Amino acid sequence: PVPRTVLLTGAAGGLGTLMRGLLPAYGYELRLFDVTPIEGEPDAITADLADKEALRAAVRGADAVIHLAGISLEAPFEKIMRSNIEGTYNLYEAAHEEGVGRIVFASSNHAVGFIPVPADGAPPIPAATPHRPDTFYGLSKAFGEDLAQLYWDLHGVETVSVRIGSCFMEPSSVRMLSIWLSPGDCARLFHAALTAEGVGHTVVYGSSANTRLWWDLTSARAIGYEPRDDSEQYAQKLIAEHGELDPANPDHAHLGGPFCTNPPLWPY
Ligand code: NAI
Ligand code: 15L
Repeated sequence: PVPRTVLLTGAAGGLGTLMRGLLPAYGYELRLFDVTPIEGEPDAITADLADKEALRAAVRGADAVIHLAGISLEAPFEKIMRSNIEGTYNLYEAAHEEGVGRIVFASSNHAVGFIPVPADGAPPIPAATPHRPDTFYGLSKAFGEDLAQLYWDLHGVETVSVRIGSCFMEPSSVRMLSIWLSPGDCARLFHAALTAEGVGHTVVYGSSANTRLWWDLTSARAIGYEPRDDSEQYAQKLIAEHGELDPANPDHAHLGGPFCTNPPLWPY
């Protein structure tokens, strides 16, 4: 059955805002959840993932969850622990207790960020590859994927873990040419993840059909995702500005890019 009421955690954030714009066209009724209030959305639930009662009430009666809430950059371990590790556990426990059967988990390329960028002509990185986090942030996403596997094996809660590349209106670096996920393709991928049958726990990469793609979209296509966009239209301008990636440069050598060397920090 196609889920109708979908809890969107992290609804105030960058990706949450993009998805609030795009997902209703697929017929979803979004229930919004974020610790940051959302202007113009009086029904949004303003609460922290640490608030178990608020989470229980938020998931009650929902058909599925898209879990975007959390710290989205590197931060001290204690903060990552609270929002991303305990927070994601609280969300899964609430979903299980309330009988919600499907979660789309916003994992990240940084769960596998220390994998070297494939050389020209080498095969793309498969989804079934051991975790290789590049930060505490990436480690929390590796935890989230394992948590999803546990809740499937133990409790029958299904998840599609989406290792998102970079989802912004446009790619803003040469690295992003390889990992960009256009907002439209993100909505297509989330819709596929919400509606595909029998996903159990499936791990997919989240990117558009980029000419310079580094990873394998087979598992994403297997759940019905058909990307329509390609970052190549931005290549000429970005390469003219920044130059091609240099495999000898440590900032460019791994999937996680600068997260492996000098990660951007969560601002608060
Ligand atoms: P963002 O930082 O703009 O949004 C995250 C939202 O989560 C914020 O609105 C924040 O208030 C909320 N949040 C943080 N801690 C919370 C807590 N303890 N309780 C309740 N809400 C909390 O991040 P963005 O870019 O929108 O990303 C959304 C999700 O997708 C994140 O989980 C991020 O790790 C993941 N992701 C995003 C990528 C991207 O390119 N945008 C790439 C890879 C993963
Ligand atoms: C992420 O996981 C971040 O949440 C996002 O802000 C981008 O930095 C992205 O990875 C990236 O790798 O570009």
